Amino acid sequence: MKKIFSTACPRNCYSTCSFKVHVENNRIINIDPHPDNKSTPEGICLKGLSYVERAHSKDRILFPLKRNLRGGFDRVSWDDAIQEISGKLKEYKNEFGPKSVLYYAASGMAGYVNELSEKFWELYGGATTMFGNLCWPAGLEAIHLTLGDNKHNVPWDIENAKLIILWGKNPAETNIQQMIFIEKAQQKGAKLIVIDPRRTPSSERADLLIQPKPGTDAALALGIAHLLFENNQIDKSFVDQYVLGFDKFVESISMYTPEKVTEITDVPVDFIKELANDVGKIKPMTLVPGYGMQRFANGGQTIRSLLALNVLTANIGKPGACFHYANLQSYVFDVLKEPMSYYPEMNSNPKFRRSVSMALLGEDMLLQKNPELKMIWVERGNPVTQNPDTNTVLKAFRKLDFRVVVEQFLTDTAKEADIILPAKNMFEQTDIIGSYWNPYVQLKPKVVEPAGEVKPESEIYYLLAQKLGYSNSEIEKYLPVPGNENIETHLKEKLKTFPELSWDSLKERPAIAPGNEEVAYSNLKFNTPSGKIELRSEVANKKWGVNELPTYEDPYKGEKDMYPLKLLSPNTKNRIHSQFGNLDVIRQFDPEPYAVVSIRDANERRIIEGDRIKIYNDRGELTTKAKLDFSLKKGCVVYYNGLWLQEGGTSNLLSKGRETDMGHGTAFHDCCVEVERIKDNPSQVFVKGGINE
Ligand SMILES: Nc1nc2c(c(=O)[nH]1)N[C@H]1C(S)=C(S)[C@@H](COP(=O)(O)OP(=O)(O)OC[C@H]3O[C@@H](n4cnc5c(=O)[nH]c(N)nc54)[C@H](O)[C@@H]3O)O[C@H]1N2
Ligand SMILES: Nc1nc2c(c(=O)[nH]1)N[C@H]1C(S)=C(S)[C@@H](COP(=O)(O)OP(=O)(O)OC[C@H]3O[C@@H](n4cnc5c(=O)[nH]c(N)nc54)[C@H](O)[C@@H]3O)O[C@H]1N2
Ligand SMILES: [Mo]
Repeated sequence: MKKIFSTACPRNCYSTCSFKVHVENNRIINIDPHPDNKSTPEGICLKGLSYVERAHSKDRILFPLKRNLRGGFDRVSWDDAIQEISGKLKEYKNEFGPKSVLYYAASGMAGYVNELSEKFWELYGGATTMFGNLCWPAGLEAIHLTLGDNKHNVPWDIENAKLIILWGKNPAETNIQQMIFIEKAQQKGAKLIVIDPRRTPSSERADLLIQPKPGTDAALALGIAHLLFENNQIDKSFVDQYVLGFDKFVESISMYTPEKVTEITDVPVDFIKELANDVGKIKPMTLVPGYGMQRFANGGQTIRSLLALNVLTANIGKPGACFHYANLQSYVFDVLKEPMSYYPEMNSNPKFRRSVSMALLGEDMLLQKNPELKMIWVERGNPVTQNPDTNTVLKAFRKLDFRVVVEQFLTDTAKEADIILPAKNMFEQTDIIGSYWNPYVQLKPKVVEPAGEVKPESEIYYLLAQKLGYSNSEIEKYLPVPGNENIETHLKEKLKTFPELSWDSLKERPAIAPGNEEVAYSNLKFNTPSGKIELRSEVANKKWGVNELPTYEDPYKGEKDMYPLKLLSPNTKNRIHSQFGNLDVIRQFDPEPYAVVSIRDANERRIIEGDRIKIYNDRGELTTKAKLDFSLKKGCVVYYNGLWLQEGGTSNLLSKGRETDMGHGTAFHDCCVEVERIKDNPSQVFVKGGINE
């Protein structure tokens, strides 16, 4: 019998689409749009549609697996797997203490229930955990310092903007639903500007594409701020009433003349002036900064510099006027609500006092002493592919005694495991999820029985705890009793705090989060130490050691002379990080990895379309196919995020483990490389020209 459920996509993606899933004979058979989500009314992307394949993929891991002596894996029973893992857990705890075990979880599956995993480790007596984040915390912290919160106007409000700047964001691939509202604004006459070293599908829709050198955006923003001041385009009455530090800020940016900014960013003076003129004159403006740009060593200061443009022109707290970075208002009971949870100093639980930086995973793992790390447990993440400096991560993994990975597929990380436990998918356990872009709280119900012998993490942990000798009543202080009904009871209990959110209604459709502000900051109250918008932030200096004012720092300092090209590793439309690329439906469109090289850099290196090339630096190398591009900025090379070692290499073979200037983010993107042709191609035709000439 066919049944239709309302659900939502739990991938780490802005859109967090609602959709309707059709189920028949315990299989996902169809996926339809869900019109009740105003942010995602037209339906889900190709990746979402591919759940029909992914849920039942022939490559899915369906049973516990144990490494054999030949380097492959054999099926084992749950009893044997639990027996072996609990034996190791006992041994390490007795001999070295619980902190000899590293608990690593990342962003593979969103939802509150996943956070229960940490409870097991609390029961175990603690563990070494992770702090920081691979994704967005430099920007979160920058905005928190300036405005006191992380929220933005509802997605459909972009329709009200007259000027939209996509600054280092490519929503046509990474937030496709946002393009609906951008297009509506354009139909009403809005101007669209894209600032990106690449010509992207988003920039195909733009009136103006500006291509700065990577990592120099703060200088561009400060240059525009300088021109706004020179041209008398600052909203003085707004600034006087609501802003702290204006005079000092203006003083500090006097050196950012258009000529100086051109020298730093390689953006022509005329473009800088046009940009400043638009920002000064066209209102309301919505500035949409991406996350890629803040994964530089100067990422936090860059976001503060961009945000200053909204502040100076009073584009805050009004329809169509917004700094559209992240909206955490729908995380009603996620830890995400409080970005501070990324900070080790905020973790008050002594059991987790020892933690390792996400950005420095490999290096930090190797450094741990008293006790040294003996074991890692990985779930919802693929650190071998996704964390920086893959070779060091691999070294650290291989130095351990014992590795457990909970996974759906045989990823690069799973391949390193001693035991792989089969992971649930989004249709196999009920959960509640928020979104960092749309304002909805959503129920993601269990709609099928788990495939094969799959068990959700919460059940795996329950079994482990029993085997470790804890009594059921002890365990149940931390974990729900196995069974999806118990998860639902637990969630219903949590929801009681929010009378606006009814379970029955959530089963049908998403609900706007209680208290959500359609127009963020419309009351012009700011939760900062001064109660004002802090252009100048003492906390920024005290907490992170950066300048109190937004500044530009060269993120490549010390590295740029050795390798001449800058590696960009942006996201691509048919993957979410390292997920989806292994599915047949996706492979039809993306059959093989390649790197994009600008025509002039290719000519200088005698590389032609289709050549095998090597991309390398001191940290590693990978080989791939070259695709030449007229529109890519000279000096940049692109190798997409999320490709696997098994497919030829991840960009993180080349990236460096380094934290961002604030927020304990990961500065993957200050990454310099060289590219070289590795195979002669008989039909050499060199293409001259390109727009960078
Ligand atoms: N399809 C798809 N969608 C996704 C994801 C995915 O993997 N796939 N991941 C989700 C997640 S977790 C995230 S964090 C977001 C990220 O999505 P976005 O915020 O869009 O970030 P990126 O793709 O990392 O980078 C966006 C653009 O910034 C440009 N860029 C790189 N360096 C610079 C620079 O120095 N200056 C400027 N101005 N531009 C620069 C890149 O060329 C790229 O086009 O996407 C989410 N959505
Ligand atoms: N070079 C470079 N590296 C990057 C980036 C970049 O731009 N450039 N972007 C960074 C960013 S923004 C992010 S957010 C990270 C993302 O990096 P990760 O958080 O590691 O995310 P994914 O690659 O999506 O891997 C998640 C894994 O979780 C598994 N999974 C899915 N659901 C479940 C589940 O319910 N249980 C378990 N146990 N497993 C599950 C999936 O199969 C997948 O293998 O990557 C970062 N890495
Ligand atoms: Mo991310």
